[in-house]
Amino acid sequence: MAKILVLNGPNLNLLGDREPHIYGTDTLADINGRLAAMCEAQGHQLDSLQSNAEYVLIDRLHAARKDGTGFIIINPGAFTHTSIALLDAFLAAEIPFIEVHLSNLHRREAYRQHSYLASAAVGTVVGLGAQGYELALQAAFRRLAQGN
Ligand code: CA2
Repeated sequence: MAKILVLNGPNLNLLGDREPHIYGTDTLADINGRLAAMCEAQGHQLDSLQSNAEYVLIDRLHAARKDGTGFIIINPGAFTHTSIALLDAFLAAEIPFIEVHLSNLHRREAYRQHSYLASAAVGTVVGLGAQGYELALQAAFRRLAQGN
């Protein structure tokens, strides 16, 4: 049994409510519900947190260092493109993570093309909508089973 943490950054609490042409129609509760079911089926434990505040996400990463979290999936929202602080927290946590984006950043504005976190991530999933979280979780299961 592993502890898997799913983090979502600013404005992702609005999923399913606004801009469905970009971000889809699923709510964050829909997504987290599916991820929790997948974890339960594999005998893993899922914890999830969405915050609009950078320090809350950083504090959760600090806690993850000590609570046995084995893998993290994060959609950092716009902090992707701005937050060296979040990168530093991941480097300090030393917990493997996958970065997920609902939209295809490569087809969007220039300021969305750079991620501060991607260089520290195991990998990234972009542009596949809500399914991206599920694909990231499947990759996490495989890595946890292989012990890496
Ligand atoms: O594509 C993604 O998942 C993003 O991380 C979403 C962020 C954006 O800043 C990144 O560049 C790419 C924005 C999240 C905003 O979420 C909303 C959801 C519904 C309605 C309005 C905003």
